Amino acid sequence: MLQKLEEVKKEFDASIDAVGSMPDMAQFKADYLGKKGKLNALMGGMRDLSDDDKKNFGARANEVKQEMLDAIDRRSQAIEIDAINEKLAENRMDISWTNKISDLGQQAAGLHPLTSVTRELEDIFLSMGFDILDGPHIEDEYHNFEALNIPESHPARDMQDTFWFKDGEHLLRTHTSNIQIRGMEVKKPPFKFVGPGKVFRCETLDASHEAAFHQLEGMMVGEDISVPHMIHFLRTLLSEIFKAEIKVRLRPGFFPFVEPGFELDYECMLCGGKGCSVCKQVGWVEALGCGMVHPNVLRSGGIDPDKWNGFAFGMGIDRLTMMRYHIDDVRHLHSGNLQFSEQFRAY
Ligand code: FA5
Repeated sequence: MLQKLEEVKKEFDASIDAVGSMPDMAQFKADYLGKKGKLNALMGGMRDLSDDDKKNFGARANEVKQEMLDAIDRRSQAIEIDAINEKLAENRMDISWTNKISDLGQQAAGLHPLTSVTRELEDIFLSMGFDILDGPHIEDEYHNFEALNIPESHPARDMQDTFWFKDGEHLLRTHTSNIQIRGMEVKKPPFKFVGPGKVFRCETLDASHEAAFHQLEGMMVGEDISVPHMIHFLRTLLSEIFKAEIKVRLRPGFFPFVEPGFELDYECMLCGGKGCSVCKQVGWVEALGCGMVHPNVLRSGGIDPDKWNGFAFGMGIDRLTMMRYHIDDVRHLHSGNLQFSEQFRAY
């Protein structure tokens, strides 16, 4: 009997490492230690033994049982660890992704040049202490026009050909200047913020005009802010953007929401000022509109114009991007043409 017991134990020891899963282990355990298992079958023969042999056999059988239980525990733990490792290996994060993806014949994505320039602008403004605000594309006529000192009958409404909704009250914003009004609704002076975003105009398209393009609005309100402050600020901003002194010119410009108003042009960087299709042969490109915020606009924002003043500007991001990357037609930016976008893919 004892010999049989040792044989069963030997067989158990020899086969336990081959058990590879928890369900198999449950079966294995039942085969040896279950009611109808091999150990119990041997125990059944105990009744034929002498008292001494019974004692000896019983003692050894208990030891064997305990050794088997311990071995089953150890093996079960190993099986569970193997399963966890297998799962981890399956879900491993492949940090060589960009290389791998080209191995697969696919192309890694990059940032669109408009996105890169917008993010760069945001970084510059954040470093100057500006907040970044957002405003809706679908706007009501109050925020796009009326609160900006452009009443219903004002001819300035025709300066920007508007996409109106059928209700006659909502429109696709024609400029980011709606963010001036939205900003004043949530901020108390002094403040300075910018708001980049898409704007829409029913335009005739050409090398420098798109129907959906991007602007960045800026507004700074405080005490005793003057035109020289604004000019200094815009010059600093442009040299930050282009990392070089660039030629700019300021000329009077009419926008009902500023007084006085200006337009700032930069020398066309595509032709070096000689004249091309982007600058319409004049050598200068309109970069932005700006001016001192009109008292009526401050009033619509609940701000007392006798105490506070400031400047605002609206800059064309598409044209800035064109100058920056020497892109000779604004329509390339929105074409979705991969041959164009791939030139900006960042690796
Ligand atoms: C405006 O939209 C004013 N809201 C700007 C402003 C803000 C003035 C605050 C004063 C104070 P304008 O229509 O000029 O102004 O457009 C501003 C800039 O957007 C232009 O200088 C130009 O760079 C760009 N832009 C205008 N129209 C287009 C177009 N169709 N396609 C691409 N860029 C355009």
